[in-house]
Amino acid sequence: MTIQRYRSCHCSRKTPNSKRRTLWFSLIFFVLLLLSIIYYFQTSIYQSFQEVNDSIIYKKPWNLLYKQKILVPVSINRLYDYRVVCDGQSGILNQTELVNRLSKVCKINLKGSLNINLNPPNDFQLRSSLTSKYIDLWRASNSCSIFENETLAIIISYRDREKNLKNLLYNLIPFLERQRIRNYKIFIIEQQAAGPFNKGRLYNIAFNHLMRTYKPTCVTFHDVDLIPENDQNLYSCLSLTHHPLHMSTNIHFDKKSLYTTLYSFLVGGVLTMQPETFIRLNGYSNRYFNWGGEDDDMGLRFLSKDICVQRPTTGYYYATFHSIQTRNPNRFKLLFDATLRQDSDGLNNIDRLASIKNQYEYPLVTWITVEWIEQD
Ligand code: NGS
Repeated sequence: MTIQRYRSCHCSRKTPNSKRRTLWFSLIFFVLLLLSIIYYFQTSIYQSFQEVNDSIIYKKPWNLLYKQKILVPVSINRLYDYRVVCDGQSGILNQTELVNRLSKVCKINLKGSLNINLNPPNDFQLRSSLTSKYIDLWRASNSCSIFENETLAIIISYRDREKNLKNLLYNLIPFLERQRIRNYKIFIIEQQAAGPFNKGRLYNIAFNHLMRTYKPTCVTFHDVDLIPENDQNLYSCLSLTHHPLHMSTNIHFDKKSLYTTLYSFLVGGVLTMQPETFIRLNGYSNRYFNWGGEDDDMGLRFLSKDICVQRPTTGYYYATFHSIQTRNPNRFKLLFDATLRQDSDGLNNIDRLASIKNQYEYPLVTWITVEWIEQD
């Protein structure tokens, strides 16, 4: 009896303790649950992007991760966290020294912001020999020795964008003339193959072809719809070390709107680099058809090859209007394992996928047409 009483008494003394323990366990459980929910939201939702009404809304990561190594495969909703631009000040290309040298050595006065002209005259016809009169019109009196040893290739990927191309060239050629860059050629690389557009393939086939023929020492990959608006944004590799230069940092879509930088991982638009760098990257991927992703794939190549990009302080561009291109629904899947494919998909397999059909020389540009090679 005594024992029983003692036991029951003992039991009743233990109950508050075990209750307390249960309470602690539940508390810890809820805190852990809360932390996981916060973590999930932070990594998966907050930093992701969504497509809304056919336009992508980027949610800026609030805890931008610095100097991170690339994960393979890439979790797509972390893509825009990666830092592709060089750390600190070395991420900014300061061309002031070169601009000053130009002004001293060649008496070139680059004024900065320009007014662009979006109404080329009717006789400004790209494939006509008559356009040579525009070269005479724009030709400045003296050439500058500073760019003498550089051979620049400006490669513009193209199909069905005649109006954008005219607008670009009507502004770009006098722009290069202002900078006294004469040792250059503009190459229009036109996809003649029907079906979806493939910018990466066009850039790759053009690059390989030019390395065998024109042998540039500096290459600029240029979107057809972007017009430079600041003449101190020098189209040259002379200020570069081995870093590629993402030139189209600030874009605006109509003259009244403010400039925007879409996201810091972006390397699309206008990209300049030395040929050795492009070879090291194995060029662009050949697998992105239609709109989107090929430039982010290039960004991933930079990261995994430990190459960071620089951006000039003068990279201001006007984006000319065109119809919306079909988006590539596979682009996220391709980006997911892009870094696994990069050494076998690019410059080194383009010759099996595309071929140059024709090359025409016009006063303003060299026009190259490209077709795909049928796969069995
Ligand atoms: C991203 C695309 C890029 C594209 C960039 C800016 O979403 O290819 O938008 O486009 N990446 C993916 O879709 C994965 S823009 O607004 O300039 O047309 O370059």
